[in-house]
Amino acid sequence: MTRAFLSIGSNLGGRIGNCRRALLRLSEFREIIIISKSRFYETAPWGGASGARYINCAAGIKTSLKPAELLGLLKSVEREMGRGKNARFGPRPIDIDILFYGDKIVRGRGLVIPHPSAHERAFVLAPLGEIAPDLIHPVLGKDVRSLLGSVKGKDKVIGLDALTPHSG
Ligand code: PH2
Ligand code: MG
Ligand code: MG
Repeated sequence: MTRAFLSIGSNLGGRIGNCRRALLRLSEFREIIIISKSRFYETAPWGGASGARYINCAAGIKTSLKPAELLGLLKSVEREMGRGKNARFGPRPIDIDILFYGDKIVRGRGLVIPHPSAHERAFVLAPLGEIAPDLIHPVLGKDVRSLLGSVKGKDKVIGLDALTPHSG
């Protein structure tokens, strides 16, 4: 089993419900055990034209799947939840990205781990910092706490305290 971290986001439809449903669906696979979940955060859209705000959270899992197999499973859950082929940064009911997979570095055509933008996205680092502040980025050699300390846009990432994934 390898410990991995996922980023989950939604900016279309019932955003919190979509993120919750993705976590629930992932927990149903015997190859995945969810070991930690961050709160939900409302975040300003990053990098694209679409103005719709996102809900984001992060989850720590243990998995028996190899990186490419995990990616395949995440894509199948995205499809199941109505994610079609849309523009790169277009609105989406659900997006599930692999941030880290152990301390493995993967540079494939369809899969790069650590996620190539993780260290520059406050909407990734704020939730991740809640569940894994000491996690070391295997390429940059810095922990999540310090990456979060120097990232821009933290003020546009708002934790939703009353609406954690734990509250049912
Ligand atoms: N995902 C994107 C593009 N921009 N912005 C926020 N705030 N949250 C996201 O999850 C997000 C984004 C592409 O995957
Ligand atoms: Mg993404
Ligand atoms: Mg994605």
